[in-house]
Amino acid sequence: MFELLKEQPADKILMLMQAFREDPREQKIDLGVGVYKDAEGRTPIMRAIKTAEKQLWETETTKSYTGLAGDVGFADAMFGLLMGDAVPRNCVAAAATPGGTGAVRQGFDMIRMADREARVFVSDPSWPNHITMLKHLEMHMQPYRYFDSETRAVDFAGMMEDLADARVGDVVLLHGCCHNPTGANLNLSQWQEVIDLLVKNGVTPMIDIAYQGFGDGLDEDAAGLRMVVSQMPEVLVAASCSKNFGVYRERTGLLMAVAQDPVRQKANQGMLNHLNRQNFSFPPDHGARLVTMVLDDPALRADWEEEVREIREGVLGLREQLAAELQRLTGSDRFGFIAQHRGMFSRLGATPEQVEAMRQSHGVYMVGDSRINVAGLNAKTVPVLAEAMVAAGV
Ligand code: PLP
Ligand code: TYF
Repeated sequence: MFELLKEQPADKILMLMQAFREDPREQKIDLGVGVYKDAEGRTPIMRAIKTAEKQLWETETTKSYTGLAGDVGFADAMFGLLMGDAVPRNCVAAAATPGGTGAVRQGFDMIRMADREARVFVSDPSWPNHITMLKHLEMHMQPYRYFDSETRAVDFAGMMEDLADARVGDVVLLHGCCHNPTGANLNLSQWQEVIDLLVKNGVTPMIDIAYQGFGDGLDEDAAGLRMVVSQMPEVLVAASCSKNFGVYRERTGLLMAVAQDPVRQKANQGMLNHLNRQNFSFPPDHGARLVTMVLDDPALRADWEEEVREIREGVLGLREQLAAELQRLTGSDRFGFIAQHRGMFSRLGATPEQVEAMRQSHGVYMVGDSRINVAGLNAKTVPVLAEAMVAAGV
């Protein structure tokens, strides 16, 4: 039967990782996959996570199954981190998932269980896995305008115009912060306008948040999400711990369904448990337990918050350096957007030919849509990228 299977397109971001590894040049720069890297190009285990891991090794007495939704302590800790006091805890159903990807996938599955005809509105562009997962589930996908390729900021008028088509039964997928792949984000008054529109038309939001703390701060990056959950009757939230806790391969994420009352919460919890059971039974626990230990222990948490701050400020510094270097080389302010964007990514607005030219001439690897992972740079490679961009005519 295997001959019946059609070949599936490979993940372009992961293909780029491979191409980078195979490039023999010494002076090559990897701005591809969205993984944080320090100035030496390493993706370190965060200090607090390492400490929690040692403690866990000493104290863990069993690796028997947890519950279908994972450890409740993880859900409680993540609820606090994401939602603060924006909504009562007893209105929120939550289940641990294999990474943020698992959370997005389970969220889509839940939407499909509720309404096979639901349309999911997805920003154009978005994280490619949003689109491929919706396709895989045979769900209806409706792109909405998001990025203005002239200003490299959010095309807010276009976005609002497209979202005005969403109706009861439709879902609008929003990035909680640090939009992937563009780096362009809504400000709080724009979040409010989106909320007002969705409330007016009875549309359900789903928020994917994978970079909390990498933009402007842990609370700042959750501010839009908190406005949504405090004002809207039903919300899905898919959260990833991969980046902000640096636990990528542990596969640590959480899906939350926010409802109006504890009765609906109970039903939603049953649905999240059911979906976990259908797809993998019990979610991975190791990363979730480390995250819980870090969030619940004041000293570990303070150290983690400090390290997240160091990461965020490092990335912001690289943004400012790159924008300044391009200003110096071109005498123009048109690259100022790089310092305005937030999170690990920026879409530069180069053509695929220019992206290819930068790879050939300077060994700079970025995604074909000209998304760069800013964390892949350091003080020495920023001028190389700037030079490559100018040479390619970006
Ligand atoms: N959502 C977005 C927007 C992402 O960029 C990512 C990428 O890592 C994820 C979700 C999921 O990440 P993971 O499954 O590694 O937790
Ligand atoms: O966009 C990125 O680079 C990250 C990492 O299939 C990633 O979100 C990339 C591809 C993929 C899963 C995660």
